Amino acid sequence: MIDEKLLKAAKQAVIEQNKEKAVELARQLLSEGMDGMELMNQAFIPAITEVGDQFGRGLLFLPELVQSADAMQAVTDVINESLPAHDAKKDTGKLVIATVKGDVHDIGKCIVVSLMQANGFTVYDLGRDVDTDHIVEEAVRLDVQIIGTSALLTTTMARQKDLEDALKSGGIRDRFKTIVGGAPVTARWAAKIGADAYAEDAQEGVTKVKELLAG
Ligand code: B1M
Repeated sequence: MIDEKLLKAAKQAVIEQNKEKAVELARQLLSEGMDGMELMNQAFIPAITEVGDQFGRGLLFLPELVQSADAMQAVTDVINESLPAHDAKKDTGKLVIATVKGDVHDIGKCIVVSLMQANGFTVYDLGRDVDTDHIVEEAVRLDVQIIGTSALLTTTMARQKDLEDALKSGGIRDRFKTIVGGAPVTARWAAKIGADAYAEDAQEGVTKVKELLAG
């Protein structure tokens, strides 16, 4: 039985930029048996979304957003550590994942990477603010089947299209499957730029990657 009061307090800690409290409550909820992804989806993602909404409406400012993001990053690390480690025996596919050039948002991308690894995929995390050319070079060098990109800004979504264009102009589009994600990204956008899949969240990302590998 999950302690709803604790869950609410955990959400509030991120909103109130209280990193220590957020980490403490995350550890407590995990030790009480709460599933890491549930904790993420029920407390921390709603918390940072609320902070983002307030920031968007001018009700709080960049320093506060940065502090909440710092707390969010810290609890994400705690939750990621709680997920099962990569199981080489289950190895089913290789991916590179990156947040696109010009974009430093990587909290969601790191969750996606951890969940993919927990599901047995070999994931090469190229980081954030990554050049399209570097993504392509690494995908070729590491001989992956799938290239995943995350974009959180409406302005940087265009880099996901650049990736499709770079693969086409390099004559290697057929060699890879592509998957896109990030808050402003939609299935419609994925279809428009010619990506092979779109995922709304990390769990759907795992499902889509399995489908891409099977197909
Ligand atoms: Co910024 N930011 N931010 N920010 N930030 C947004 C995105 C914004 C919507 C806030 C707002 O105004 N309401 C807004 C963008 C507006 C727009 O583009 N139209 C914004 C802005 C404006 C900015 C700056 C420009 C602010 C400034 O400097 N004036 C600046 C940009 C810097 C840059 O990138 N060049 C900036 C900076 C930052 C921080 C550094 C402070 C921090 C990021 C810290 C970090 O990531 N290390 C930050 C944060 C935290 C946010 C919000 C509040 C939260 C993002 C987040 O972590 N969400 C965000 C508001 C929002 O999104 N509602 C906002 C939680 C995370 C788990 O969700 O990343 O969506 P998400 O990932 C999900 C899914 O999308 C999906 O699965 C994940 C897990 O479920 N997914 C994938 C993601 N990638 C995937 C890939 C896949 C599959 C699924 O396959 C490959």
